[in-house]
Amino acid sequence: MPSIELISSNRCPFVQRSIVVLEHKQVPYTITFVDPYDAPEWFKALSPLGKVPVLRVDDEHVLFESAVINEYLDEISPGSMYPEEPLARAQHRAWIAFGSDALSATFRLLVAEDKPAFEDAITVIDHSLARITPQLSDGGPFFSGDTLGLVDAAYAPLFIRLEAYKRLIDLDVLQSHARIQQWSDALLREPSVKAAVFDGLDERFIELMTSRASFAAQRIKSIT
Ligand SMILES: N[C@@H](CCC(=O)N[C@@H](CS)C(=O)NCC(=O)O)C(=O)O
Repeated sequence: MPSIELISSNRCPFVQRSIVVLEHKQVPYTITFVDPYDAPEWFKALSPLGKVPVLRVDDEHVLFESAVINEYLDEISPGSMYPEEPLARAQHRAWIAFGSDALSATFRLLVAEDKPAFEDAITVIDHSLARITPQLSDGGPFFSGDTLGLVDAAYAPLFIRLEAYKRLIDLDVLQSHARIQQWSDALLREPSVKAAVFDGLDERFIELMTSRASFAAQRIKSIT
């Protein structure tokens, strides 16, 4: 097994996707934190897009883009988090890519300046969830049955955020999505997903809302 270093920020959902895979596949790794928005020179030199996550392999090879990193991690460890059949595997890749819009909307939701922008972010998440629901396995609880796959790892950070928003700003996006709620509940119980919840994440969400004086920040005040 190569030596694996995950370069991460302490709030990034895309990094959390990779932590879920590292933990689920029990790949030994170290983690190094940087602020990609105020990055040190060594990180700028290393990361082609200036973004986290970056995976440093054996101290010399660099991988970037969470979906690519996760496929690599899956391939170097026993078992596979993808279906074997090429068409099904391609469909899983497509639904992983699809998940990024909703994930980005969870950030916009926190920093939205006004109610229309806040509601627009909720609508994006809501439509994404409605669109993926028919793709979910009938028995569940996960995307394609009872074993955790790469699609599940990709959506875990979305559910970590939606659960936090329920606590912090009294917003229950999953209220009208029963099958997604079942998926989220099962994922949030997984040790690999729990391990991807950075210490102090709720506080960082609050800080983000308050520092931007966002519309969502008014909802924190109203429930505390
Ligand atoms: N498509 C990328 C997205 C990664 C990403 O957006 N990372 C953010 C933090 S969550 C970042 O590093 N942003 C720094 C920047 O845009 O300058 C992936 O899946 O890895």
